[in-house]
This record gives sequence, structure tokens and C-alpha cells, in this order.
Amino acid sequence: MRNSNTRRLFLRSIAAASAVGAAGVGIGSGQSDDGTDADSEGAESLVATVAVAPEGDLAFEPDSVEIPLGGRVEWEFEDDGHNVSTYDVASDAVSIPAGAEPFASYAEDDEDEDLEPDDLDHDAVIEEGETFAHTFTVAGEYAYVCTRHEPEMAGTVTVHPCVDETVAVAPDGDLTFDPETLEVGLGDTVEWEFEDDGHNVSTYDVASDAVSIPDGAEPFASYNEYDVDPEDLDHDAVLEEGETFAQTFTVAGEYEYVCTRHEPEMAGTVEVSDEPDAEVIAGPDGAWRFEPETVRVTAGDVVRWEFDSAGHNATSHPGAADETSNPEGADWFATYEGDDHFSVVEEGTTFDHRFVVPGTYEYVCTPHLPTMAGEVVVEPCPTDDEDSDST
Ligand SMILES: [Cu+2]
Repeated sequence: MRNSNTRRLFLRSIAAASAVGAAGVGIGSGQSDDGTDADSEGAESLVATVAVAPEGDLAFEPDSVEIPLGGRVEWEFEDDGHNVSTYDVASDAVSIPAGAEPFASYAEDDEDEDLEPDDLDHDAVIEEGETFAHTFTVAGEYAYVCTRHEPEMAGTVTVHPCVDETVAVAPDGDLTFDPETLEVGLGDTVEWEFEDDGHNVSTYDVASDAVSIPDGAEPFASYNEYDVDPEDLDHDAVLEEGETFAQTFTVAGEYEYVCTRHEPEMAGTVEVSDEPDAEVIAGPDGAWRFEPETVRVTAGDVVRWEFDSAGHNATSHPGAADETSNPEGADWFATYEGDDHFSVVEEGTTFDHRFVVPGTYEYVCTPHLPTMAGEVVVEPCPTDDEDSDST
């Protein structure tokens, strides 16, 4: 169940956001689906291959790779006795972005993933000829090691965000954010581009009295670190000119942020609307169909289902029907939790899902098969020619 914790948190946030102005709220559930066919579209840029211990060398080759959001890295083990790990209980040299989940080549079985990090066997290795793959659903920098051969055996994966809007930080050296107020849609990603040294972006109220975030949202900062309590973060930490910071907004509402070094002059606002990127009407006028049947979105986009009549559901769960399918490494989605695939929702319910892994998702309303089915086609986000390093 890779990334399932992150996903559930996200869905809870989305559900809370959707409650405003909606007659009902759908709560989704999901988990990784590794058993279905990948969509080959854009597969070349989406997948990076890393050789583990080529010719017996204690190295990852290449030792750094870059992929877009929703992309996958495949580690091909060319010798015995190695692993891939991002668990900080196993190594001091690893790091992952705030909001991401640690992963390792020895924590891929469901039963392993239910274990606490301390209870995993961090010395477990993979044999020559085997492959380990991980799909990245949170943008940022990942530093990983082979726990048996660090510090020699270490590598990085950079996952580029899908940026919807940008904000200039200290343009021309001015103590401002430009634009000062930005309006974005639900699930959108904002990237702050630092045009001068010595600034940051923060919504932590332990750092400033001037910040605020909506109920149900998590505070964020350009100096965020994985699994560090707000009090223990360095709220004076700054980025350098040329660096960027990206944040995805999954809870609607108003976010007031500051540069902790230059407030109150340096302050800005992001207004996140409740607007999804695409909408699907389920059961329009009682008809057994999804309208439109096919929606096309970009990685990182939010699709909202509005149930116009009672007795329907929407699910891409691999166990729900033969007709369902999800891209390799992608989370499936469903309007219900658990395995009761005939659970239906009430009229007026809305259900949101943010699609991160590109490919084609075939979903159904199980009570009304075979007529009631639809698909979501997720395109990779456009590649940026410029180097955009996320922090
Ligand atoms: Cu139906």
C-alpha cells in the first residue's frame, strides 16, 4: 500500500473542502494497484532506470535521476547483496520531502508495509536479476542509500512538480512577493521562484503572528522537513537566489504566508477555490451513465464526480469488475472504503480525486454494468525546459 497514508490524508482534506456548498460528501479509499497494464503514453520520460552495483561496483548508475510527478524509477539489481532505502531509522544519509512516505526495496509486501519502520528488516537485500520499482506521487528531492554499503552506495531522485502558477520572491531585490495575491483552483501547485538570496515562505504560526491557513489544512514552509515537529524546524532558514519551492493546495480557503525574515513587508496570500479541474455527472437525470464518459486531465489535477441520482458508485478498484484498470503503480479510487464493491452513494454526493500518475483509469458504477462506465485519461505534465529544483 505505497503512499496510502498520504493519499488518505489527502482525500480527507478534499472531502472537507467539498463539504461547502455540496449536499453530500464522498469519502474515497484506495491503495496501490501494481497488477494492471501501464499506459504506454509518455512512458519514456516517466520511467528512469538505475543499475544497482553494475559490474559489482558499489554504486548506483546513474546516481541521480529526474522524473516528472507521477513518474517511476526502476532499480535493476546487477549483483547480489544490495537494497534501496529511504528510511531514516536505517540511515542518517537519507531524506525525503515533507508529505512523502518512506520506501524501501524490502518493504514492498503488504504485510511489511503494515509494520512500523523500526520493525522492518533494514538489512534485507535483493538478488541479482531482480528489479525494484517505486512510483513517486509527491514532488521533491529523495536521497536514498543501500543500507549495506553506504555511504559509497547512495543516490538521489528528483521529482519535478506540475506547476500551475508561479510567484516571484523578491523580484529586483524588492521585499515583496509578486503577485502578492494569487487565486488558484483546488489541487493546484504554486511554485515560488527566489530571485534574491535570504528569503523564505512560511505559514507556521509558531514563526509568525501574521499567517493563517484554512481549517483542515497543514502548515507548510520552504524549509519544511520530513517528520520534524513545527517547533523543531529552523524558521530562519532561507533559500538562495535561483532556488524554488513548490506547494500543492488540496484544501480550499485562504492562505496568508510571510517571509519570516522580512515580515510584515514581505507577505502574500493564496486563495484556493473549491473548483476542480474537471467534473463528471454520475447518473444525469437518472440515466445509467457518466457524463462525459471520458475526461482528460493533467497529472496533479482534481476530478469531481457529482451524483445526480441515487444508487450509483464510481470505482476503479481492481476487484470491483473486470472492466476496471489503473496505470502501473497508480492508486485506484472508489467512492467507498473497503471491499463492498456494491456500496452506493446518495443523490447530491460529490466525490473528488486528485490524479497524479499518468495513464488511463477505467472505472465503473458496479450496480449498472456494463452500461455505466467511464475513463479518466491523465497526461504527464508538460516538461519544463528550465531547471526547476524543488525543495
Ligand atoms: Cu450507476
